[in-house]
Amino acid sequence: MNVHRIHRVAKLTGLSKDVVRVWERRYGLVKPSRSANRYREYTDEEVALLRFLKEELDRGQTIGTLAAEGRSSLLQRMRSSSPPTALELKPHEHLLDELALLLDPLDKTRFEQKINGAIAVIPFEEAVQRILLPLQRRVGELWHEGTLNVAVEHYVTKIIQQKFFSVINQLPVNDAGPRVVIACPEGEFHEIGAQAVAYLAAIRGCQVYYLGPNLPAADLLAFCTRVKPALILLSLTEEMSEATAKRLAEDLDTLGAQWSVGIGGRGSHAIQPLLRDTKIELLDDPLLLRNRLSALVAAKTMASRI
Ligand code: B12
Repeated sequence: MNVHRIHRVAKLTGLSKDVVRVWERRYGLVKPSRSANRYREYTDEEVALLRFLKEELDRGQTIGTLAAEGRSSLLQRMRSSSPPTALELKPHEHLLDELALLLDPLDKTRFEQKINGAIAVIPFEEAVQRILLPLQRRVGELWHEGTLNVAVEHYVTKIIQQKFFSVINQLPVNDAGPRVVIACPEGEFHEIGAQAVAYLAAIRGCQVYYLGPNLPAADLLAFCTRVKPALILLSLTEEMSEATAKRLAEDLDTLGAQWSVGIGGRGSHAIQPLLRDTKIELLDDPLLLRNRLSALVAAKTMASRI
């Protein structure tokens, strides 16, 4: 179980810090504990409760009615009604073991029957978290260890990519949503993180410009000058040498001077301290990314109504 300070809770829930404090003091709806130096600390469940309360308000409930219902009833309703969050979705290990066995020697028919069958019976968002991303990690690791032929790894990677694109392609062409450009910087060939992000942005109603791996900074900048995106999202999987990281940080600063930029992926954490532009957001957390995308879509919808 994680504990979160109030500024992070605000980011994770989309509520202001003041609102979170008022719901605690006036209504007793949230009960953070206190750290040794008296900072409020919220558990994952408190954060989930706050998100649940926000959803109820968005559905038209008033805070007075929710307060009258009381914390324990709300907690009970939240536990029974809320779908599992991406963070709670554990990889489907048994299925992954079975799929891995069908790769060496490769049994294409049974592999595809098994993966297609498993994906068809659960929501795609759950399949992404429990099957597709863990499968990508698994086959990548098998290749890295030298136990899987790179051709087989490429075959599985292409199947995973097709699944993402076939879902994205089924969505209506959306020219009203906020424009989001998604790419991997030059030298970054690990592509699935960026594709997963493209899928998340597309299903939330963004107009996604997916540019794929290994994109030089100058070309990205030129592209954005034409497209004028509301947000650029870059996926950094590999951690780089110090020199490469410094160069990338400079490119990001140039980009961030003109556009909103978010970074994510396991390599993004090492870049962040090198950035001069503090507006560049580290979004490598599914909840942060979801909130950011939802806020972007909501802002665009509001703007189009004015
Ligand atoms: C799959 C994989 C590959 C595949 C890539 C397939 C492809 N086309 O994408 C293959 C086998 C081809 C490959 C190759 C290489 N790989 Co490799 N690979 C991996 C592996 C196993 C998984 C990476 C991955 O795809 N993860 C899937 C994503 C979805 O998960 P994630 O990275 O955790 O991302 C999550 C979040 O971070 C977030 N996220 C990701 N991007 C973004 C972006 C934004 C904006 C946001 C908000 C969020 C976000 O969303 C994801 C889901 O929650 C990792 C080890 C590992 N277990 O992580 C090594 C790893 C990344 N590879 C590594 C290396 C070195 C390489 C090679 C350079 C090896 C070589 N010598 O050739 C090559 C380079 C690539 C190339 N030139 O083709 C190293 C990197 C080391 C480092 N310095 O950081 C790793 C860590 C392995 C290791 N332990 O050494 N690899």
